[in-house]
Amino acid sequence: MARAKIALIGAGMIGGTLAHIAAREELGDVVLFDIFEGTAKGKALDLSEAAPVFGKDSKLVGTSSYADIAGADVCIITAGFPRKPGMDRSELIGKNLGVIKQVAEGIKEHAPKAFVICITNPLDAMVWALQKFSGLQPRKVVGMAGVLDSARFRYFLADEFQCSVEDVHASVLGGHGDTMVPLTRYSTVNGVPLPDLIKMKWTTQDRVDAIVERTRKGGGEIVGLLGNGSAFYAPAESAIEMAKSYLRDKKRILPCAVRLSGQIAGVRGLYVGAPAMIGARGVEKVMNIRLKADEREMFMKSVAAVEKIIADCQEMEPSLK
Ligand code: A3D
Repeated sequence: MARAKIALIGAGMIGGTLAHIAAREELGDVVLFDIFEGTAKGKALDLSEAAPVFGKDSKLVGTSSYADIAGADVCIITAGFPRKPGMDRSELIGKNLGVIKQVAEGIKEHAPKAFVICITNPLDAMVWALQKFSGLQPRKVVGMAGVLDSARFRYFLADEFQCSVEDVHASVLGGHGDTMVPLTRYSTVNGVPLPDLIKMKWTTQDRVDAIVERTRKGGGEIVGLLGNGSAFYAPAESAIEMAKSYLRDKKRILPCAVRLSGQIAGVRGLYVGAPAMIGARGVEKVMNIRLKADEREMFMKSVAAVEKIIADCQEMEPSLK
């Protein structure tokens, strides 16, 4: 059987890391696309030269021509610009909306059957715009944020309990931003929910509140430390997890930015983070979690933040109205 074709649109920090993981895991052949052709070609050649060392046969090419992504099974989008210290994700719209429009047109023309995973920020609005500009089916266009946000939450919890990250599961809903909604009652260690762990005196409510806050601001913490650019290892690992579930029809239930049609709090037509089943048909199901009053309030605040960014996008690009 032919190897899968994975197109990485944007060959920067996340794009290069995605190419490295995809090649090491032999997930498929990789096309690295960037407006800077040298960056794409240089990273593809460097990784091709590493392949004999790690002993994998994925083919990697670099390009700045959309024709080379023809027939891609998966497209992962990181094209655009990352945050600088002190910047909010929403401040990236001005630069990234135009980039997403070009990318959507390239995918629509050359890889209309691909499963598309957007990472470019501000995430929920960019994936919404990508779907609108491309006209691809909403179940084939998703955003990566929840896997990363819940991984951060899991890491902080594992560190608190001094236990393996493998035994910690965490659930995060809503938009990718400081209003995201980490769901403590659905976050567990070995199946035991956080509120029970507090009763068992494994931790305290105050410490959990601090971890929730650190999770919400997790992206900014890394931006502040790096001083130039944003997180890339964990975002790349997270998007690969989603791509794998699609390519191998694993039907993982992963928190992703998906276009809701009423499954959570009756929200429709917007992309926001929710637990979704990813299989060979793309988004196959969205879990219709019933929220408690306080969770619903936080979720709707997050939805309002996404709506505000979308309104700004529509202002800038009237074709999105
Ligand atoms: P960076 O290393 O700057 O790479 C972006 C690449 O996009 C660069 O190589 C650019 O040359 C390229 N590019 C710019 N314009 C175009 C275009 N029109 N067509 C094709 N390529 C283009 O950034 P990065 O890889 O660190 O981050 C990429 C994006 O992901 C940024 O918007 C980040 O804010 C975002 N990000 C999202 C998350 C989420 O969890 C959602 C996490 C981390 C970063």
